[in-house]
Amino acid sequence: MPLLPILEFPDRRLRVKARPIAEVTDAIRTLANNMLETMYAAPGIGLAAIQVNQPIQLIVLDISEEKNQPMILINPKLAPVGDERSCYDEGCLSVPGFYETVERPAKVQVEALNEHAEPVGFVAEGLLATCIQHECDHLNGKLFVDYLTTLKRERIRKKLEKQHRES
Ligand code: QAP
Ligand code: CO
Repeated sequence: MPLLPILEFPDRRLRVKARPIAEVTDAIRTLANNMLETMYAAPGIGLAAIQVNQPIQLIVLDISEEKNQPMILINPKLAPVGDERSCYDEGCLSVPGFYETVERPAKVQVEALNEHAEPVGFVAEGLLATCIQHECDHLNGKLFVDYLTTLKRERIRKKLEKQHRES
């Protein structure tokens, strides 16, 4: 299956709000599987469809060590559970080479559809909670660099723009 090209910050297409998926078709399942393959190849732990230039509410992730627990979430909705917050060093396939600490709610309730259009609901915590929040931010056109200071974000933007010019 083909690897998909990934849009990189500061591409404006990463700022689009993703639309809900009305029907879970074979085309959606194929896209999700191609996204998983692209994510594993990177290697990464999460990828949103908007990062491969498809502004629809689809995310894939796998935080397992063995890379054998793929998760496909469609039209996901999140709600924090409790007030606890946690910090993780986050990266992003659309911001290659940069990692920064981001603080987010430690636990979130997740409601979504799976690849069979069945409703799924669970409470996520730890790295899974952070990863799902990071991917759901993408669906709202938001990137982890938006949580950093303007100075840090501008430094990253300039370095990536230079790399893009040189390649
Ligand atoms: C989001 O990001 C995430 O810079 C998923 O050169 C990451 O898979 C959530 C990657 C960390 C929570 C914690 C990044 C690959 C992968 C890079 C990723 C790179 C190669 C990022
Ligand atoms: Co990302």
